[in-house]
Amino acid sequence: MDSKLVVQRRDFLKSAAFASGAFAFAPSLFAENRLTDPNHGKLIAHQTVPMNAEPPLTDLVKTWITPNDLFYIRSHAPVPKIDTKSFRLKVEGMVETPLELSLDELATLEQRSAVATMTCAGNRRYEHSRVSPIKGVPWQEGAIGNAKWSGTLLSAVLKKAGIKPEASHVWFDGLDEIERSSGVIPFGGSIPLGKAMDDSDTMPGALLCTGMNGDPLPPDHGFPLRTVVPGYIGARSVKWLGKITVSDKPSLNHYVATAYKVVEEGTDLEWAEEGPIYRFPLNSVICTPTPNDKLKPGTVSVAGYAIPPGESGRTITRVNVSVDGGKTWKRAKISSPVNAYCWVLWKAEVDVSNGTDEIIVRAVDSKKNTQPRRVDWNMKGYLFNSWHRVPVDI
Ligand SMILES: Nc1nc2c(c(=O)[nH]1)N[C@H]1C(S)=C(S)[C@@H](COP(=O)(O)O)O[C@H]1N2
Ligand SMILES: [Mo]
Repeated sequence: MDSKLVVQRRDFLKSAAFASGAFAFAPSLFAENRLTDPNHGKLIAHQTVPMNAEPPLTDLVKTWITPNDLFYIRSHAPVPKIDTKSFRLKVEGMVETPLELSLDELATLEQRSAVATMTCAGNRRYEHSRVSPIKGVPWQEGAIGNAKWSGTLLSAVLKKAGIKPEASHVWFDGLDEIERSSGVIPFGGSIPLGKAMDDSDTMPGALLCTGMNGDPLPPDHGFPLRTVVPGYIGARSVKWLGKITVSDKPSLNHYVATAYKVVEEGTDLEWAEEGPIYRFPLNSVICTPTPNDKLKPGTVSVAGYAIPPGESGRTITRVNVSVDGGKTWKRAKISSPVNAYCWVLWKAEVDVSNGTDEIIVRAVDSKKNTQPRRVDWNMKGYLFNSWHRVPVDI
C-alpha cells in the first residue's frame, strides 16, 4: 500500500490537489463556520446538529487542564433529554443481581476523581484525508482534552451486581438516538472486564462520571452520567449512559462491532477480521505557530501537546522539535505535570531562516518508543500519529 503511505507535508504542498484548494488548510474554512451559540462560542464547529466541534489550537495548550468550554465535543446524535429524578442506570447480563440504580444510589458507592486525557480516534483525520479523502468529521488536532473526572468506580458497581465467572466484557449503551439506515440505535461501547477492574491508587480502570473539572457534566459531555475509560479512545467513554451489560463477548453495537476499526481496503473479510480499537497511541502535535502564521527569521517559540500511549506506567520522556526536516532535533521543555494517561504540554525555542519550510515534532515515551515518521493510511482515518509537521512561511 505504498501509494497510500502518509507522505510528508512538504510533498503535499507541492501537489496539485493541495494547490487546487481541495484539501486547503481548515483554519480558513473554520473561520466561516464559527458558531454563534454562546455556549460553544470558543469552539470551532464542523457540524452543529449533532454538535461536533474542537477548540482553536492556540487556546487548547494554554492550560494543562482543559476548561469545559474548550473541550472538544463529538456527538453522533442530538443531546437526549434525561429526567434526573426518574433516571435509573440499568446493570444486567452476566451478573448475579441485575440492578437499577438512581444517581443518589450511585453516589453511595466508592467515589473517585482522576485527571485523564480523552481523545477521539479520529483526531488529526484531516491530515490523513490528504492522502485519499476520508468520510467522517475532518478533525484537526483539537479532538483531545485533559480533564479531572469524578464519579463512581465502575468496578464498585460491577462488584455490587456480582460478576458471573463466564463474563469477560462490559458493554455501555447511551440514551441517545442515532438514525442509521438500519434504524435508530444508541451509541454503544465496550471494554474488556479486566480493564473495568484495573483500578490503581491513582487511576481507575473506568469511572461512571458525574463531574467534569468540578462542575456537573455539561449536557454535551454526557449529563447526567457517562463512562470515562482512561487510556482508551473517546468512543469507549459512552455519554448519557443508560445501561451496562456484562457479557462474554464485546458489544454487538455498531460502534464496537463495525465502526472504530483500522482497515485499509474495507473488504467484508477485513472488517470481520479486524478487532475493535481500544487504546490510543503515542502522539504529539504543534499547536503554535499555526500554518497561517507569518514568521520572521530568528527565534520562534513553538508549543504543543504530547500524549503517551494509554497504558499504565507509560509517560512522555522526550519531545523533539526539528526545523531541518528531521535531520537534527532540539529537545523541548515540558511545562506541565508528567503522568501516565495524561498529555504533557511542551515549549521550545527554535531558530528559523528564509530556508525553513516546516517545523516538526515527535515524542518518545518511557518504553523508548518513538512516534513514527509515517503511518499507513486507513479508511476511517483513525489513530493518526505520524510526526506532526507545520508548514511555515518565513
Ligand atoms: N452516547 C454517546 N457517547 C459517546 C459518543 C456519542 O456520540 N454518543 N461519542 C463518542 C466519541 S466518538 C468520543 S471521541 C467521545 C467524545 O466525548 P466528548 O464529546 O465529551 O468530548 O464520546 C464518545 N461517547
Ligand atoms: Mo471519537
